[in-house]
Amino acid sequence: MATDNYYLLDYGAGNVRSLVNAVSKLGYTLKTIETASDFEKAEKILFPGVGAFGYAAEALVRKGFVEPLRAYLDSGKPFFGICVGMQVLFEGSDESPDAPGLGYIPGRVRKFSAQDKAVPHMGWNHQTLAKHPAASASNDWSYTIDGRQTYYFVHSYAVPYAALQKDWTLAVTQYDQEQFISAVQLGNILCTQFHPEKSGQAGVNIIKAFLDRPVTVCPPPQALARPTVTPISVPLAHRDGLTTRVIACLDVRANDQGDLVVTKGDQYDVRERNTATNEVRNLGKPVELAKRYYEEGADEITFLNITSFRNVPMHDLPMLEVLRQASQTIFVPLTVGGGIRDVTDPDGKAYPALEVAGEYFRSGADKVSIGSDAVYAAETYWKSSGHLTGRTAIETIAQAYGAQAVVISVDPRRVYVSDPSQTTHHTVQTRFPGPKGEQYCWYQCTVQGGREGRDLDVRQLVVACQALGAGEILLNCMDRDGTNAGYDLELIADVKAAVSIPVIASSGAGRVEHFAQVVQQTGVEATLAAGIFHRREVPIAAVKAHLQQAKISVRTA
Ligand code: 1PR
Repeated sequence: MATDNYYLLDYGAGNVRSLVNAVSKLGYTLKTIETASDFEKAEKILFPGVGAFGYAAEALVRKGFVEPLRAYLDSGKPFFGICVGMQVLFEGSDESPDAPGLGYIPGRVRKFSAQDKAVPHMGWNHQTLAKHPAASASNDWSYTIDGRQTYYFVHSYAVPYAALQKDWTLAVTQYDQEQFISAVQLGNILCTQFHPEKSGQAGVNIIKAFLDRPVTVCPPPQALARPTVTPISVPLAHRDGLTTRVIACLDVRANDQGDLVVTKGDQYDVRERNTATNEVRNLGKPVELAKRYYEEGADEITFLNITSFRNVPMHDLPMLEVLRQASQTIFVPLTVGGGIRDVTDPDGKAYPALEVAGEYFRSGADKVSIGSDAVYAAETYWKSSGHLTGRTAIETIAQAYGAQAVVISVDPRRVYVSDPSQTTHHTVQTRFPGPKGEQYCWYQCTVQGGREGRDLDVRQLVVACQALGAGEILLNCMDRDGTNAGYDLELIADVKAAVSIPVIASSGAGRVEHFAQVVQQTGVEATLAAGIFHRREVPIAAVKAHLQQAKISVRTA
């Protein structure tokens, strides 16, 4: 059912391709709002938002869209705001105190406390549907939002539940001790704090319900009452419903024949050891394998471009096409890493890291992961005693696309010492002594895919990257990579204790028990594996079933 009157409101931050792809998969077409007059033509508007509140609010002002959007909302025509696209309808946000919101809904967006939990709130969480006066079997305003499903969130700011009137609250979510509004319904206005376009089939169903609903005009109440400050008593089904994510990781490079393949190393060596040719291991095609993992229930997919394709012009990077294709059928978050830094094309044209990242976001990535460049930025950070220049890739990308879009991929390896006094670096006492019986080790950061060790330990790296504005740590371990021996719990616990942003445990998973062990012993927010999934040794469903048995909450697709 194609229509020309459904519009996308895009202010150029982050990945809108996934939403457009979901809409087109459902048989609808979306036009993009280019001028203020498009608001008058629109019969439905979808407004996805990522990044900083201020960036979105300022973009609306700059484009002259504030009054047309207000008039559109007043007209009572259908509107779907997602994440920051929901937040800008409120009066303002602590994230950008100087940037006013539309003030269309009374209330303010507040920052989560990072005192007792990781911030950003990132991953799949439950909702409790607040009882809504308009809801009835024949007039279902829930848009299929279902308390039994989980949906994907990624944000550091939210509207506290107590601040909003019950009449507007469609769903409430719990994150540790905090309850916040996860969906709003007000006449024909639907807003979700979570990303339906990243929430698998359950999320696609919400988009479908919005698109399928007949175009009606339903003016919102003339005067919206001030928010109440009294907490409203909706019993929450899920008090701490954020699930532990299971991520499938695909290391991608060109093989010796020039084909793009998913490969997998043993301690970062991706060449076959027992063949005369020593060829690059080929475990499948990136898009096909990623689709398989989506269908098997992976909560996120990470593509690491492990050779960065250094001699390819930026706009021709093979991973861009991988993302474009993958995002057509995969509706969970996609991360891409490898080569996120300032680059110069073979013809001498230079691109800042922000532009490289932007190209990936526009192609369907939700997050970029930075490896080597993060190590250099951390070294500079410590040399300048913690001075922020605002010019590093981490800072510029986080500023434009939000902290949640910047993952730091860490490639550490153990350096053993007999005594902590033998190094200036932060050491841990290890249950797995070194070759000479050393009882301590420090974790050395490496660059260039592990080929070069630096005088920086992993704690220094992650603390600096968090200060620079990164939103998540992808913690590999060269010693465990591809070994199936289990995660390096000592490394992971040490990093987890040093930062308040989410940590993804990576490298070494060999059995389902390893996943539960790393969550229970270190408290990581996500687990990642590669080899055991590629070789079909352990299905993702078996990992989740085991986590559930161990009383660890997971998303069941
Ligand atoms: O430095 O910003 O260009 O990024 C390069 C990226 O490529 C980094 O994220 C780095 O980790 C990755 N990389 C580079 N060389 C390799 C290699 O293997 N030779 N892969 C590589 C890193 C580790 C994980 C792996 C887990 C889980 N591989 O990707 O998926 O260890 O594996 P397992 O479950 O099989 O144990 P930049």
